Amino acid sequence: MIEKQIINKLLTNQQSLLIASQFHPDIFEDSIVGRSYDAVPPISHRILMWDPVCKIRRVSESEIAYAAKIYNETVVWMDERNGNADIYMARIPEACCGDPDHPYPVGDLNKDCLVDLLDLAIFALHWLEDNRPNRVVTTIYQFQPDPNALTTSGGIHGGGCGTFSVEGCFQLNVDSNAGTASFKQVNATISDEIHFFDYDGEHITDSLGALFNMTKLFSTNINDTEIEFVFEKNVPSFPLADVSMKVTFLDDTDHTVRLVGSFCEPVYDGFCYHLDAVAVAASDEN
Ligand SMILES: [Ca+2]
Repeated sequence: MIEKQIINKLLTNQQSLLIASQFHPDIFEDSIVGRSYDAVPPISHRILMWDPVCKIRRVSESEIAYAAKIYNETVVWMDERNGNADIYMARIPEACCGDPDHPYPVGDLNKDCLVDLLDLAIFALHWLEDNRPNRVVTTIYQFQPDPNALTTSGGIHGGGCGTFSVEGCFQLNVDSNAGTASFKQVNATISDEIHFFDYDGEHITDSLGALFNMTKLFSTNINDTEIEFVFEKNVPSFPLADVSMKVTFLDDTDHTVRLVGSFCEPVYDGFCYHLDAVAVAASDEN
């Protein structure tokens, strides 16, 4: 049996029966009957019923019905269609779309028990909507001693400026829902200070993050095994000045990654820098 306060709540949402509630609606178990009327002339009075499964259905045939009562599946009411107040009776139809014997088909998005083009249109209208909560996996990786090489090439003699190693860690954030990735808090040190030219002048650093602009790297190109980053420096005459970095997951658990990156100085006879190193996850934070 529906409790009274719940009935009032339901009626508030059903305009016809909201009006009917002013005309002493009757109730049996989960079904309610009452009279509804149109406020605008010609005023029509009809008997409607409501239940939680079939919602609103019309019971009377004429527009001058009133005084509805319900018992089980039978509704009685008064009707003056013949000039006098006659008593009418109707059995409530048992079947409706959405009842236990007529469930909504899979794919019936507007719940009319028919899967048709209207459902397809609704589906298309909401295609790729994504209400999943963001799931950003943050992992701190520690560089390993082998393989671990920052090599250089180019320069006037083509031999580069040396070979180095890196130690330390970096934080990788991967948002698999958004399909994005970025580096945070790169605390990795190069085995020696490096002089390098960038588009804004000469720099000296022993920071791998500064050398490769790692915290400026942002990827929208990720899949289950690789993440590709590109940081464009917008130097048209030196396209190799762009930093490229690829993270490859070497196992299914993302426990071990390989970083391969490169960029060249945006100057003639400049050096090119190549990183190839493996790192192991130190922790996961979701
Ligand atoms: Ca449908």
